[in-house]
Amino acid sequence: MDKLIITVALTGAEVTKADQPALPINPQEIAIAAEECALAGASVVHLHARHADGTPTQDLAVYRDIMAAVRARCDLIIQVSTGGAVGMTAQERLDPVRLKPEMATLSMGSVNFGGDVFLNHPADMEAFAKAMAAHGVQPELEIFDAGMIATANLWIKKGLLPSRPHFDFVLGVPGAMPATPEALMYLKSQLPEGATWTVAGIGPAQLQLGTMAIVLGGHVRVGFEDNVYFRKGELATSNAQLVQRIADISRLLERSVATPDEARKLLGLK
Ligand code: KMH
Ligand code: ZN
Repeated sequence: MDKLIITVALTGAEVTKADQPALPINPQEIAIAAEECALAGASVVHLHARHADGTPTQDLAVYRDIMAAVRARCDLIIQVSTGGAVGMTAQERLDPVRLKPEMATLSMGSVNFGGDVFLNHPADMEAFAKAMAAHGVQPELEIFDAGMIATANLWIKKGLLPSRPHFDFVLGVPGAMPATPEALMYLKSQLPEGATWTVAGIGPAQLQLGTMAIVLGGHVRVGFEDNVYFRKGELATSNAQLVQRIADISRLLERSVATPDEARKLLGLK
């Protein structure tokens, strides 16, 4: 089995310091957290940006500062979010791709998102895919619901997406696909030849589905974006604590953890 790629989603767009006091918000906090996660076994960092007051932003200058601060401290693969936050325009969501990070997320369809709608019009997503290709940025295909993997498979056939795609199954968003073993097995069964995949379980499913992915040959995303707890009723002390636990489980299960350069090879990054 390939070595395990651990992605850490440090901040997200929705979690607040009130939810998780250790949430990294500004570029320095994000970079320090990224370095701690690299030492704990992460190889990819999924980035969201915030204004100083904690509200989400896709501002190029903020992303530039975050990326420079992260690169100064560690060699993690940088993956920017083009999901941003519900309600942002497609144009502002796409902006950080201009900074040519190694990877960026690409949501493969619209979905209810708690009390909101996370809107991903096919025309916008096609424009995102083309912009990523033009900037040499590898998309990570975000799958929140079953129909989205069908769309991805169609787009791969049409040549709109890489022929060896990397997927992220985000399971457990209220209104989207549930965080169950059956849901994960269904999505895995739909993967095209040569694809790699990660699972991002929301809440307690981060640990449970992450452990499944280790056994099944997938990869794992952890971090405060998806889950702020270490266990029921006990907040995690840091993103790195969540990374360390998955790295420890993987090694206990005799699966080694990838360094950033090993992850680059597995993901086909240059
Ligand atoms: N904040 C969510 C609405 C991504 O980063 O690509 C979307 C999201 C997905 O977080
Ligand atoms: Zn995100």
